[in-house]
Amino acid sequence: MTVTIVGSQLGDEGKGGVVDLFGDAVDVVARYQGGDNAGHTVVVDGDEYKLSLVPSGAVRGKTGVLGNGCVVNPETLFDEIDTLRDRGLDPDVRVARRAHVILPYHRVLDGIEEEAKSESDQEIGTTGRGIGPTYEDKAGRRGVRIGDLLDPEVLRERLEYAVPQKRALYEDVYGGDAGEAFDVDALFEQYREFGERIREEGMDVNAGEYLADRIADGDEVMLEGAQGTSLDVDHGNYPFVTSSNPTAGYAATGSGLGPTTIGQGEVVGIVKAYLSRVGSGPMPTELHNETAEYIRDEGGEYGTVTGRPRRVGWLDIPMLRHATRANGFTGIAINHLDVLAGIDEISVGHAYELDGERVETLPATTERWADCEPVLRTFDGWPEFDPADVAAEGYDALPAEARAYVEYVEDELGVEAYALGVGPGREETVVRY
Ligand code: 2SA
Ligand code: MG
Repeated sequence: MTVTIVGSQLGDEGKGGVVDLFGDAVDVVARYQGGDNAGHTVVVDGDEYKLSLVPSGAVRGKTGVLGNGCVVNPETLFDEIDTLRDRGLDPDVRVARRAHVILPYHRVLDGIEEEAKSESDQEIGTTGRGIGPTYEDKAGRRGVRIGDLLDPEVLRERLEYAVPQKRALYEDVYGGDAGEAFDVDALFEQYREFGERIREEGMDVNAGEYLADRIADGDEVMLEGAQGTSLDVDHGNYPFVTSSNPTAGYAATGSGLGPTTIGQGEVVGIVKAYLSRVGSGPMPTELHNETAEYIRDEGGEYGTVTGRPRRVGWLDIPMLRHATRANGFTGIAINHLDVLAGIDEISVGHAYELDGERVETLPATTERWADCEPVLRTFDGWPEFDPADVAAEGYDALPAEARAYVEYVEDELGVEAYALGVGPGREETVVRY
């Protein structure tokens, strides 16, 4: 069986903690999209692990798989594995031969595109990891895949086709020498070595086949989405999105398991009790006051990958209705309820007003979404509580005001909250079902 974990908002909903908690019951944790733009923080016995590529389950002795839908920067991959080894862990990480490789020029091109867009204030605020340019090359059929790193002849052929185009682009923008990031020979040597290490460590797999075999052997597989539904290139607020599909449908495409297999399991939407956003784009419930400062500080709302302060706002229910439908959530987890504790009155964007009409879900274009005024609903705030006590005693130990908030969200979305995050540690979770 599988369980799929998907961000229901704009990323950073605390997926890592949920994956870590429910990951105990599984044998394999696989990612199906994105690359080293996915910051997850895992806390184990007070030790904090910050990862941006390796699936968080690898911290707990599970097999971590990077599926064919991922884009893989081998440098990050080995840095993270080596760091975990230095800290005494022995991570078992597999990578799909069909996954695409992020090359140094993709990162440079990410910067060039952002710079060009910023001249007309249209920059996305990417993580600068080369994610977009790598997916572009995948769709453009000029990408380099993990499997190519294992075959020097193919690797050279691919680089000889792709690199001169990129180099010309660079020189067109900046003039001068594009350097090693655009040099076929230098790239060939470096990436062939990465390929050798992947082979030596036995990391490369045919992901779909590998996962299906593990399931046939009775193992449980968790599919871990990165980013969130409103950052999905199809279902998010285009163009302020990432270049992949975090939504649950892609858990099939990006892992090589069929949708019927995924559909037999749970699809759990991760909801943060408020909203945060680390890049550009509209955010109808955004706050610009002391409450925002308070939430940012209490919630440590700074990007895991880039350290950027995150924008903060009230929970956006139309966004969650959209996510519930697009992903077919079978349940949700609501995180960071502790962060809102101590605020007198808590609001949520219950619906929008758009051209004098009431709207319950997200308009399909970002420009229309930016025109939406939130219709707020207010809730009594709840007092500070001890996360360890609440987690130990269960749901009823949560302040009544917080329970009312949780039940409102459940009612609006028509799904149960399986788990509630009441503190940063994985033990600080109320598990209900
Ligand atoms: P990209 O780099 O091409 O994927 O950026 C495109 C948009 O997607 C957003 N994005 C993210 N938003 C939230 N969290 C993400 N991961 C890191 C984290 C971010 C960080 O977990 O904190 O450390 O800054 C993530 N990855 C991509 C990005 O902000 C752009 O809006
Ligand atoms: Mg994150």
